[in-house]
Amino acid sequence: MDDAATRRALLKAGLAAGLLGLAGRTRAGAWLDQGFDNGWRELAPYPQKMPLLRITARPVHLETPFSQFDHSLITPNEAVFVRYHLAGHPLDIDPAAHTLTIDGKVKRPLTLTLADLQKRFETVRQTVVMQCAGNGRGLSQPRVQGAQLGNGSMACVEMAGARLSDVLAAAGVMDGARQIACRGTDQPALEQTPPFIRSLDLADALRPEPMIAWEMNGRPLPVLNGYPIRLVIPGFYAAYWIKHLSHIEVLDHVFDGWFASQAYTVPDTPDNGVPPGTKPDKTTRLTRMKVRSFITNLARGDAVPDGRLALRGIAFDGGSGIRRVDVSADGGVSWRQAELGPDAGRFAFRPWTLALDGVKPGPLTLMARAAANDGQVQPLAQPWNPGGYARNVVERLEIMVAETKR
Ligand SMILES: Nc1nc2c(c(=O)[nH]1)N[C@H]1C(S)=C(S)[C@@H](COP(=O)(O)O)O[C@H]1N2
Ligand SMILES: [Mo]
Repeated sequence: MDDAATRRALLKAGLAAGLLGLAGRTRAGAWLDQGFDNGWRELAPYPQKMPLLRITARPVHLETPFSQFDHSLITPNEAVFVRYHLAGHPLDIDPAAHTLTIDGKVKRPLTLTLADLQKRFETVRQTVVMQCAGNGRGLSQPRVQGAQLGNGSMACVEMAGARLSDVLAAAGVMDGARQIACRGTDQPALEQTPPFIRSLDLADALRPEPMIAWEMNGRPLPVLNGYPIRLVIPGFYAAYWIKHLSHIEVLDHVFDGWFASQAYTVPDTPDNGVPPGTKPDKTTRLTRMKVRSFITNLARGDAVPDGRLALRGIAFDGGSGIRRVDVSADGGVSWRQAELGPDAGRFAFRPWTLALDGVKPGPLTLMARAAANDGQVQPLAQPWNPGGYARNVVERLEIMVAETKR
């Protein structure tokens, strides 16, 4: 992007934030603490975004300030996090010129524009959680390498688009096909960097929920979130949700490119953990998200009055849906069941509330623990893995209860 275009884009971002009244909540230039050592990050302005926590500048990785998850169940487009692996990502995209090619082991290779997708296939809508597998990595103990993320690399959005299975059916997948390999138009800045190609088993691609989306929360995808089209694999970590989707190759073998076989893998052990500091003998690819929950209306170090303490939060999993959430205010000794709020679907954030009474002055540790319909429960200790992936431990939120004179 040239300077004038950059200025225009920044101006647009500023306007969008102002119009939405978001500017007062997060100010560009302010700093926020992610909750670990060296975890202070600046709120930076980017096109079509409210000021977000800048984790890395190149490739760009922006996180949502955690308080956003308390403002609304649906994360507004301006607030949705941004993650790229390659520095050469597009900023100026002509939707009429962008095409998606489906080839490989298909009977009828296709090249489709956004307009073709919209015209030829039924439009479906789903409310889905999009979460980076590295969400919360910065909280790993001992620390691990990689982008130091707090828990703001997640969002709950309504996506609209075509079913991936419908598009694959139009291309006519041949017998013996095993996987699809998908990529977007972003490019490595260095020749040695492998392209960001991610593969998916055909059986997962042909499920009814994966989609090729062009709309997020009723508007075109923001450029940084994959404009004009992206893959959406509900329930799976967002590493599969290819942005600026341009090529789907149907394969009769298992793809082994670097970003498919090396990145986003975890130890192939029952809890995907290994003793801290060690390397696993065997790894497995992450697919479905593990169950998680968060308290959203309080932040670490907050001071609250004694007496009644109302808690609000969210929970989600990889698509079985949330069965229950329990809360402890005594470091995990006793638990009380929270009340689940409206259900926006098994792939969405599930809100919950709980009021604690008789809360006494002094330090207080709050914990929320979710159980999913498939039987998964959040662990009380985080199994360690070298990539810091798939964190889903019961988080501990330390606050201070102050005595209030009545
Ligand atoms: N083209 C492309 N798509 C991509 C990536 C990428 O680097 N390039 N990163 C993936 C990862 S790891 C994540 S977490 C999500 C982030 O989506 P977002 O930037 O819209 O938040 O995009 C996925 N899709
Ligand atoms: Mo990611």
